Amino acid sequence: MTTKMKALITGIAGQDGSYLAELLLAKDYEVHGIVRRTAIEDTEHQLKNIRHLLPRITLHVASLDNVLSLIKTIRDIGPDECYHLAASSFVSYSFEDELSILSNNVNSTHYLLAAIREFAPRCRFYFAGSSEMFGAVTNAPQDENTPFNPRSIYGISKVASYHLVKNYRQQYGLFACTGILYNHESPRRGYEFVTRKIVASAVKIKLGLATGLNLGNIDAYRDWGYAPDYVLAMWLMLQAKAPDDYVVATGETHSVREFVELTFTALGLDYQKYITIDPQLFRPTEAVQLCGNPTKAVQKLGWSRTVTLREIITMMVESEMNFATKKIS
Ligand code: G4F
Repeated sequence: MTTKMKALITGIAGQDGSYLAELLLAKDYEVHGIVRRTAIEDTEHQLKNIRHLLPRITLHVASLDNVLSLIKTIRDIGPDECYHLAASSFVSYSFEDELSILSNNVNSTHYLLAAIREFAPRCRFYFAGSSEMFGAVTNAPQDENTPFNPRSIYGISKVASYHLVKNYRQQYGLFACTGILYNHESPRRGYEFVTRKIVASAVKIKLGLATGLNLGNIDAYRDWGYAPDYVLAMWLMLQAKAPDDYVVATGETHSVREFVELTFTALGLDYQKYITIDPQLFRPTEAVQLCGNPTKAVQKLGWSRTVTLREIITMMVESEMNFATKKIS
């Protein structure tokens, strides 16, 4: 009898966690996730992305700021792979709540690495890094050798965690990798992020439920990919012969303005009639020109993106339209 591979996912209820859980279940893994107690008590809202998976996965109540609860979870499960996706991931919040976001994001990575080193040293570890680590970039596209110059506490927390991961790999021989992921979207994206905000507002305008949309810096550029493609890259990193860090991106960059125009045009609307620029939504500092070079992931992992930005927008608009029309009918 072959035993199943066991995977533990932090942030399993989020966009990436839910797609990763689906991917691992399709590969016949035993899938475990860490969630807060409040999530178990509010499955309708907090676990909406994984409600359909609940009979097939095991959830563990633990807190990422409580190292003892993490040790217990890791000892109980004995995972073969651990994907650390949970973080306070909305960049804007990190300007408002610097101290706790920095310590929570860094400590949770450190606690998990330390617990794995002690209690599951053969477990392979994936850490969700971010293009925000590059920040004020001087060259484009960025790759694994581009210097980090983060412009937000969120980016700083990811750089610090990246160094922890590298240190545990080099000092203690852990199979630990960082994926430096660029923005990745889907119908499961949270409403605070610009793509979902634009799509949800455009659909409401189309249905006569809203009259306009306030945005911040629409001349920022992002490299937007499709979330299910990006969770495949995470898995591939942990199947490689040796642990390493990889940029995961499309290599294409588009402005927020272009995203708005494509979305409104898909709904037959002229975006210029509805957009208001709100200076309050500008960030104190930010990375404005992010574009990644995924060559290493393509060559070493055999990874490639499968979905274009236009296709992502089409999917997001269709899903939002279904959701909104169900709500009003
Ligand atoms: O959608 P965003 O909030 O994503 P951001 O800040 O690029 O971060 C996302 O991607 C990172 C990977 O590169 C992740 F690490 C991170 O966790 C997150 O998933 O903003 C995208 C751009 C920014 O330039 C922002 O200034 O859109 C601009 N923007 C303009 N108006 C706005 C708005 N962003 C938001 N959220 N809301 C606005 O009204």
